[in-house]
Amino acid sequence: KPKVLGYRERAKLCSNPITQRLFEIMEKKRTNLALSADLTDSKQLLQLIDKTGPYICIVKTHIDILEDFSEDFIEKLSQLASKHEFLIFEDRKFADIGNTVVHQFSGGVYHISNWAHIINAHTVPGAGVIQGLKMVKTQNGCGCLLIAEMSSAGNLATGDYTQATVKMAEENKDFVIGFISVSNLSPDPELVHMTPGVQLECGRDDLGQQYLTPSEVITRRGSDVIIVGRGIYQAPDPAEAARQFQVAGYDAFVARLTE
Ligand code: 5FU
Repeated sequence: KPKVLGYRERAKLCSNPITQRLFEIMEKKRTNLALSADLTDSKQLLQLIDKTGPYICIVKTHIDILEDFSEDFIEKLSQLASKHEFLIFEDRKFADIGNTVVHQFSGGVYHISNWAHIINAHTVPGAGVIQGLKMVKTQNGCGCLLIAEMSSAGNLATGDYTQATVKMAEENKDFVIGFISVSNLSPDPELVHMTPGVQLECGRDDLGQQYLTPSEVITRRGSDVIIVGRGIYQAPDPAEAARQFQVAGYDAFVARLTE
């Protein structure tokens, strides 16, 4: 069984500055919690992020669900990222030919390459999607996660598709920093695993989302980061909920370290 490394050791082994920084933040703040910030009003979203900032290592955005997007929102989000020390992950799920994703990543209304530290991509188009994204000049030296598995019922990212995705990650480690997955797919300490579909109780929503607990995801399945949306922002006290997920996620990691 491979030895489980602490976050500081992982940081030292990472040649990519984004994963290095991520593991340093995780060590310093003792958190493997990513907030899935899926509110549609920018003022409410910034308030949520400011309140939960102390407990998280990443804010994951869906920038295209904001009803009132502005440059000012990006400015304030970036200020909060500096204030609380977290990385910004835009969950755009690029999934087109290389030439198209170049424009989707760098241009349009959102100019994602100017502000995101982390992005992600489906591998269904083949390696061209990675080659395209990699060409774009970025502000923060952005790293890319490949969607190797999904949390939703009946998804097709399984078996050979998942394995081919792992291979694409291993072949593109200058830009690919890991996976969206619901299990550990590679022992390489430079590749980070992030898992959505997390709540404090197992269950599902009405539209196919399936939830696992922090201990199932981190201790048993060997993922690195839990991604939590409604479990935090729909809670009566989101800051308190974030604190609970931080503790549950970190305790689950300590349990894996010491088991
Ligand atoms: F790639 C994936 C996936 O497989 N499942 C997901 O749920 C991404 N997600 C995202 O994580 C989804 O788009 C939401 O932004 C978030 C989960 O939110 P929840 O409210 O915790 O269910």
